Amino acid sequence: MEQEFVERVAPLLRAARRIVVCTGAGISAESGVPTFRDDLTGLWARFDAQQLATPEAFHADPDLVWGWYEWRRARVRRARPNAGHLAVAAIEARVPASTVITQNVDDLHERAGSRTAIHLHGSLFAPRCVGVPAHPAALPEPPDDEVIGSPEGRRIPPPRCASCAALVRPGVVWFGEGLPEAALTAAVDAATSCELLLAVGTSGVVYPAAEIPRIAARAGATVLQVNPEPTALDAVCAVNLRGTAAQVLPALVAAAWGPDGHTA
Ligand code: BV8
Repeated sequence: MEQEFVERVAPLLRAARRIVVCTGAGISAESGVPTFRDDLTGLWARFDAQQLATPEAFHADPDLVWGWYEWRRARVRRARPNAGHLAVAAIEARVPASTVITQNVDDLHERAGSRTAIHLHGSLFAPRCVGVPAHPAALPEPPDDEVIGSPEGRRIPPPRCASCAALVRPGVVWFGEGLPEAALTAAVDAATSCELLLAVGTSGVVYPAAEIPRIAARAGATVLQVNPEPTALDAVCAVNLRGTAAQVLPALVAAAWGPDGHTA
């Protein structure tokens, strides 16, 4: 990780009054939550996440898709926010007009203390029924770990809605589904008015979320990227910090505001 780049961009962070932090699956990788790029592990090795995260997959086999989300929820429940999530919360605490926009459906930003996370793609922990209108649904008791990790754990029948008896589905945005209007509008507004946008742990290929850093750049913001690999966003970034979220973000916060991120 290039420390001199961190020292170079730290004054930008310190001076910015309106900051947006855009995160993708990479910020949760060091918490042990696999990214979409990672091959699905174990039971799910022979599935493609982009095939499973669709209305068609749920319609065709609701038990398989519900089982996949139970497996993912269990992994997130076992995970802990990492130093990258904590650094994002420190930026929010330090810069009142800061906004966190995440593509992630885990709750690690919230568990790290973030208060403003806009979830463009929903949440693993907010199921709803497929009824029209959709009713929010309570999460059922999590299945035993040995069930989730076992072949029979692969298919788990989704619960039924207590209000209308329709199938309950994961409260996420699937491929081919529109994003929640309020979330997308808030994200575009924040990107359009910020001075600095940090793109962290995203490959920048899933739209319209991938448009957010590009909107900020077009509006004149400085876009910084934290990612160990090159991505589709490299072209719009003023600086690409080649490192992981849990390494770079705490270093950036310390360089900007001192070792605990709260001293001047
Ligand atoms: C829609 C929830 C229309 C579900 C997800 C142009 C415009 C609009 C749409 C499209 C378009 N072109 C194509 C589309 C369709 C599609 C799309 O973008 N497809 C892609 C594949 C080309 N988009 C859609 O379908 C969207 N809907 O447009 O609908 C519409 C409009 C109105 C009305 C009706 C319909 C919906 C997209 C949302 C899909 N849902 N998630 C679930 O989670 O199960 S997407 C899911 O995949 C994630 O949420 C995330 O967004 C994406 C994965 O991307 P990343 O987060 O970036 O993660 P990834 O694994 O790709 O990369 C990880 C990165 O981290 C890597 O760069 C890696 O190097 C880095 N990394 C690894 N370790 C670390 C690290 N970085 C830092 N630290 C580390 N330690």
